[in-house]
Amino acid sequence: MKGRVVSDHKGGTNVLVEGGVEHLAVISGKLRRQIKLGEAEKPVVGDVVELEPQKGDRAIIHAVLPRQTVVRRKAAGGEHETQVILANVDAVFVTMALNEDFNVRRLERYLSMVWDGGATPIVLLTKADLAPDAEEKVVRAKSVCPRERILVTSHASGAGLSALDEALEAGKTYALLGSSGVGKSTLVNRWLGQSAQAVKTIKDDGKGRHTTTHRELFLLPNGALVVDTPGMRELGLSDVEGGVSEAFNDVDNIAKGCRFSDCGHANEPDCAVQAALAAGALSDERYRSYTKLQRELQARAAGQSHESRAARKRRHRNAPRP
Ligand SMILES: Nc1nc2c(ncn2[C@@H]2O[C@H](COP(=O)(O)OP(=O)(O)OP(=O)(O)O)[C@@H](O)[C@H]2O)c(=O)[nH]1
Ligand SMILES: [Mg+2]
Repeated sequence: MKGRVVSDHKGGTNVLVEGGVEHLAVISGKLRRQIKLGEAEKPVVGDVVELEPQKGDRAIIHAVLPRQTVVRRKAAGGEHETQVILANVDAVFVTMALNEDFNVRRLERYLSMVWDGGATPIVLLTKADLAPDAEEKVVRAKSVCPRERILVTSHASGAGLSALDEALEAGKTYALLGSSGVGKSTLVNRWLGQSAQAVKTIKDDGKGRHTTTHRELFLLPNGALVVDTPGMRELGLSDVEGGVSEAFNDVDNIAKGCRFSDCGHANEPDCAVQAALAAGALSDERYRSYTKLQRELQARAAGQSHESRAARKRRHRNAPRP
């Protein structure tokens, strides 16, 4: 039987199967060993798993099916390691409040991160009622979103909420990502309507500091699925190489005009990026964050090859002797 992972916690993994029945599942011994050896993935929220029902609502997970998309972030403690936090999400609402939370550089990072895993980012700017300069911020957000859709909402006034609701398609899976307190769970509660008690762990204390503590997938009355996530404290640059060029599609397109395909966009002759900067077709700010992310990626790649050398050494050391 196949099921979808809806939450993962100390007590086990909750898996939803056809007909809306939820099982409390544990990972089989064999799969556990494969995960340890790096031969299989550990199930995360959104994963489709092969499930064997047991007595009552119990079940055993035997396999994690291939993922269509992932959301990856920097692993806690590991400078260059990444961790898959969500699987099979079609679109991610990159949620940012228009108050002091608003930061276009962070927005760019989120977009790179989402594109990298294969999901489509949708920019969701919340708390418009709290920002007298909301319009100006939306213009700044647009300047870093050459291809992403932007939605602006206020839960307090109701503005933009129906457009947001219409963005949710039945059968598709969405996730809300963003800092703590931007209003992610407030939206999930709104979408759940009468079933709001399903998110009763959420305290509406007005401060919104890390209220949600685990990732959880909810089936909405309109047939869409949405994952509520805890606010992210920091946004590490994970494996976003592909994502950076997607998120910086505008700069990438300009760079196609450079004479050299490996142009560093600094002092090279006939650099289209430098020409665009000089002509004002590309902003200095945007150029700087593009090169900063590229530099970080290069540093990370260098760190990884270093790491794999260390891993190789370990393997040699542990290899059985003839
Ligand atoms: N003024 C205003 N307040 C809002 C809006 N949306 C949410 N809030 C409030 O912001 C606070 C935090 O909302 P939450 O939904 O808990 O935020 P969250 O993103 O889930 O936070 P974490 O679970 O900590 O990641 C709550 O008090 C909400 O009532 C809005 O559009 N305008
Ligand atoms: Mg929350």
